[in-house]
This record gives sequence, C-alpha cells and structure tokens, in this order.
Amino acid sequence: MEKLIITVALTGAQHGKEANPNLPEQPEEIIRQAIECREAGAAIVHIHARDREGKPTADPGVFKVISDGIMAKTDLVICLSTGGAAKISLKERIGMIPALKPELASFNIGTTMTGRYDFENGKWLSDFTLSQSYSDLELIARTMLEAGTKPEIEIYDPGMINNALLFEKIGAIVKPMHFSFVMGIPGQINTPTPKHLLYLSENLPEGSTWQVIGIGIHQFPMVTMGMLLGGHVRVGMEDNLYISRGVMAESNAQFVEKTDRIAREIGRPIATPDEAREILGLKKKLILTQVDRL
Ligand code: KMH
Ligand code: ZN
Repeated sequence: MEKLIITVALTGAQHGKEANPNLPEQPEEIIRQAIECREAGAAIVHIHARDREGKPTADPGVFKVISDGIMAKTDLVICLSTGGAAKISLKERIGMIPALKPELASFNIGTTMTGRYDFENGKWLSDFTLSQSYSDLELIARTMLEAGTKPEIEIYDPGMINNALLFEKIGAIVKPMHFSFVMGIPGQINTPTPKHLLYLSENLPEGSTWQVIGIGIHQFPMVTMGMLLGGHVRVGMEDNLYISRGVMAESNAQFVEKTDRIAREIGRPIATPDEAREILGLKKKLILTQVDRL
C-alpha cells in the first residue's frame, strides 16, 4: 500500500481563537505551527489566510508571507485554499494561484453549503453557501492548469465526481486526479460512514489518488478508515478543534502526532513531503519570491 500522506489544515475560514485559542490566525503562528507539524510527520499543509483582525482574506500578499515563511524553514508541500469565505469574490479567491503558482490548491468542484445550528438557542451559528456555476468552476480549473498547480478536488457529494470527469473531458483538469472527500458536513450528502467512504473511493477514475477529511467528531474515525482503504488523510484545527472527546487541541501538531500513532499501529508508513510529491505527481516549485532570490 502507498505510504500515507498526512495533510494538516491549520486554520480554515470558519473558526477563530474564540473557538480555540490555539488556532493559528496570523502568519507568524501559522508558520510556527507548520514547522511543528512537519517535525511531527506532516507532508502537506493546507493554508488559509487571515487579515490583521483575524478575518479570512484571499490577499495573495498574506498567502505569500505564509508560504515563504514555511518554504524557508521546511520542505512541506503547500496547498493554498481557494475556498475563501463569504463575501470574497471568485476572482479574489483564486488570485493567489497566478501570483504564487503553488504546487497544490483546493478546488471546491461545485456549490456547497455549510452551517452550524445552535440547538440550545434555536439559531444558526454559521450559514455559508459557496455557490459556483460551471463557468466559475472552469475558470478555477483553467487558472490552476495555467499556473501548473495541481487541484486538490474537494468532493462534498458523489455528484461532484461527475463534475471532475466533465472538466477532465473538456481538458480543464488533467489526470491523474487527486480527490478530497469531505465527510460530515450536514448540508452535504457525504454522511461520515465507512460505507459512504468505501463507495466514494471505489468511484474514482483509474490512477486517481484521494484523501479523506472528517469534520469534528468524525475526523479520526474517517482518518482511520481512510488509512485502511489505502487513501491519504487530512487532520487539523480547520476541521476539528478537539484532539479527543471534550479535550481542546493545544496545537495542530497534536493531530499529526495522533495520526502518526494510528498509522504506526496499523503498519502504514507515512510519506515525507518529497514522497508525497512523487505520489501526487507534483513538481517541487519555488514560491515566486524564492525565484526572485535565486
Ligand atoms: N473547509 C473544508 C471542509 C477549501 O479550503 O477550499 C474544506 C476546505 C475547502 O478546506
Ligand atoms: Zn480549507
């Protein structure tokens, strides 16, 4: 079985320090936690950017500070998020792709809705719809293609796999494709059960690779199942604030350490960043400013 690629999603765009004070928001803390995660065995970091008030931003300048800081101290593969957040336009959300030409970037290949309901007080805590038309999706796909960035294709329901096949047919995505199953978001069909993950993993084009993301309490059951099925995994505070039931995570590295322990127990060696590049067919890229410095 292929070595296990551990991706860690450090920050996300949903929560802030009010949800967990250890969630890194500013570049310095994101870089520091990325270094710790590399030491704990992560091969890829999934990066969101925040402005100085901690609000999600798609500013390529902030992504550049974070990417350069991580590239200067580690060999981690950097996956930049094009997911943005509410009120960030499509054009802004993908602006960092031509600007920084990352090796990997998230591609939410459809319209998604995420929300959190407060059952106690009967109100929505968050209610965010990312609505994207086919021409929006084609723009994202072609922008990545031109930048030499491999899309990490986020799948929130099985129908989205058909979108990936369609874009591969029109030449906007090239094979082998890398998929990311997002399991456990109420508004999407990917109910986090072994049966659903098995179904998704068996419905990919030949030669594809995939990772699984479990939201909240679903994170480690889905990660363990993903390891057993030969997939790759994503952990970290973007998707889950607790390292175990009722215990707030103190750092993102804790998630990587726990994942590494599980992988060792089931005999699945973990991949280094360069082995992850091999597996995913990435060409090690220098972030623009590193090229400037050459
Ligand atoms: N928030 C995750 C469920 C992205 O950043 O573009 C999916 C994600 C998408 O990480
Ligand atoms: Zn993300």
